[in-house]
Parts: sequence; C-alpha cells; structure tokens
Amino acid sequence: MTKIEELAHSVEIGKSKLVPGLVQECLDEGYAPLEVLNKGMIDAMAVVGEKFKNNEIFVPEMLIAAKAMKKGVEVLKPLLAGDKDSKIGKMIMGTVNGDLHDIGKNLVIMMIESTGYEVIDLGIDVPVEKFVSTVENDPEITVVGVSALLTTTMPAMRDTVAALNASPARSRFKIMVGGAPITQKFADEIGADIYTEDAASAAQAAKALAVKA
Ligand code: B1M
Repeated sequence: MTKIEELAHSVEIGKSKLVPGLVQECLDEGYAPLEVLNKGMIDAMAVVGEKFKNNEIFVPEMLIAAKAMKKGVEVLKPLLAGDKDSKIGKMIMGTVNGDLHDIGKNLVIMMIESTGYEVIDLGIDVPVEKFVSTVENDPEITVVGVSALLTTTMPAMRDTVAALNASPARSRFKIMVGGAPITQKFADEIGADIYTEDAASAAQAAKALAVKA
C-alpha cells in the first residue's frame, strides 16, 4: 500500500489520531498538497459516502471519517492557503438551513481566502434571514456563497437565493452557489449568478469577480 493509500484508508475508517501524521508523511514523500487533499482525503470521503449508501456503514462512521478528514486538512491548510495578497474583497459563506455538511464549504473558504478575500463564515444550518441581514448590514460584502450537500436542502438553497435576489442591496453583491447535488442548470433556475463545481474553481471565480469590480 502506498502512503497516500494508507492515508485514504485511515480517513475512511476515521483514524483521527493517525491522519495528521500520514498527511505529513505524504508531503515528505513528495506528494503535492492538492494531491494529498484530493487522493488522500476527498476520494476517501466519496468511498465513505458510497459505503453509507450501500448500508455498509452508518452515520456515526460517516461522522468519524469527517473528523479524521478535518484533522488532515489542518495540516494542509498553511500549504493550500498560500500567502495572502492584499485584501481584494469581502464575502460571506454558509451552508443552507437544515444542512450540517461543512467540509466542502470550509475548503471553498480556505481557497477563496488564499486569493485575498476576507471571508465571514456563517457556519452550517444557516437561516435565510441570516444570509440576507449579514449582507445588507455590511456594504463591503460583494459576494455571498451558499453551499448545500443534500438533495433535500436544495429547496433551502432556492429560498435563500430568492430572498437574496429580493434584497434592496442586490445590485452590489453576486451570489455563488455550489455543493455536490448542485448543477449549473439548477443555479440558473434559482437565479444564482455563479455555479462552481469545486473549491479551486470557486476561488478562481471569486478572484475574477474582484478583478472585474
Ligand atoms: Co452526509 N450525506 N448526511 N454526512 N455525507 C452525503 C452528502 C451523501 C451523498 C452520502 C450518501 O448517501 N452517499 C448523502 C446525501 C444524499 C442526497 O442528498 N442525495 C448524505 C446523507 C443522506 C446524510 C444524512 C441525511 C444521513 C442521515 O442522517 N441519515 C445526514 C444529514 C444531516 C444534515 O445535514 N441535516 C448526513 C450527515 C452527515 C455527517 C454529519 C455524518 C457528515 C458531515 C460532517 C461534516 O461535514 N462536518 C456527513 C458526511 C461526511 C457525508 C459524506 C460522506 C462526505 C461529505 C464531504 O465532506 N465530502 C457525503 C458523501 C459524499 O460526498 N460523497 C455525504 C468531501 C467534501 C470536500 O466534498 O462537500 O462535496 P463536498 O464539497 C466540494 C464540492 O461539493 C464543492 O467544493 C467542495 C470542495 O471541492 N462545494 C462548493 C461545496 N460547497 C460549495 C460552495 C461553492 C462552490 C463549491 O460556492 C459557494
């Protein structure tokens, strides 16, 4: 088993104590930080999801795998976040009402921060009103990021985007959406400005917005 396979296996089975050391060992062996993230952790979470779907594991196992991944991400964070340029913008980001998934959102925040944005993390299970009041009360905010991981919380994303679209402050911010069940078609349908598939493309899109502004 290669070191990165060992890492992926440890994430899958939720070995929180082993994972940070294995991430470091992968880096020491010359794996690039993004490769460690993608092959050693994100792919492992996909396996976890598959096993959950097939009733081979249950919510507690999914939770401990998530905790293990978070520990690993902490080691990678300084490497992936890079040196921040001067501040290029300010945005908020949250996972929609009813949805507790935050690993993807946190990665998106980390990558966007690396471009120079100040990102206010609204957290998980964020009520529609919280997105709206936060952006309305801070004129510096030019982007609102909305994440959803469940097909059952896609309606909450629709509601959030609808409320943001109805805001009197709408002309000064863009709405970015993403998350595993979200598609460009859905983003267009609900009136979001930007859909991106992963953290790296979300960061590119946010940076492009700041350049245009
Ligand atoms: Co949940 N869960 N979960 N879960 N969980 C999924 C999402 C699921 C696909 C598993 C499965 O069945 N195969 C499934 C959803 C099925 C569906 O909706 N069709 C599911 C389910 C069913 C559930 C529960 C309902 C289970 C239950 O209780 N019966 C429950 C719901 C709780 C709730 O939210 N109300 C639940 C609970 C949990 C845990 C709490 C145990 C845990 C989350 C812990 C945490 O996040 N702190 C958990 C986990 C870990 C998963 C899986 C295994 C992994 C998710 C993850 O972190 N992936 C997941 C299976 C899977 O994803 N294949 C699953 C890694 C992460 C890096 O990817 O989040 O997709 P992701 O983020 C990506 C992109 O989506 C994108 O960029 C990120 C980085 O590249 N992205 C954006 C995300 N947000 C973005 C925003 C953007 C742009 C891009 O712009 C703003």
